[in-house]
Amino acid sequence: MKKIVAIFVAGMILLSACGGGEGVEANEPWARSGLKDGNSAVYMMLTNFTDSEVALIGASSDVAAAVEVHLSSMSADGTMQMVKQDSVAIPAGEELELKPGSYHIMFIGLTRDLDVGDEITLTLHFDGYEDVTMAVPVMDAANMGGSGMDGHNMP
Ligand SMILES: [Cu+2]
Repeated sequence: MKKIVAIFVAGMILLSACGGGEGVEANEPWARSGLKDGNSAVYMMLTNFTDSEVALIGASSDVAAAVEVHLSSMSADGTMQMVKQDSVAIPAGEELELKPGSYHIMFIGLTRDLDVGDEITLTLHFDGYEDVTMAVPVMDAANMGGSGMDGHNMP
């Protein structure tokens, strides 16, 4: 499995070397549906096609009072916890996967309902690269393999 992933990444880098794809790409973003005043999260695959390290240092959106970069992990007593990340480095040519149970963009205090089928705007802030703004579709987490421990309240 590891080998297949490595080949895929190498292929992507080759493509970018042939023109286009330079920069930092965000692929397949999706936001967890949620209710006003609640919390939600955004997931995606980030790929750093530049030839230097880029660090994700924050995000912003008008759909939440606060937007933070979080890392979920299992604590020693078996409960999931989330820790705010001030900076997540993406080495040159590598990927960072934001997914349930791992790194995610956290929406704290939604200013509106996020209904399945909605599209929201999210801007990522990087150290070493310009902002990346994208449209993010709202999905039902149960259909994205994202239910369970991440839950609606504590993504
Ligand atoms: Cu979180």
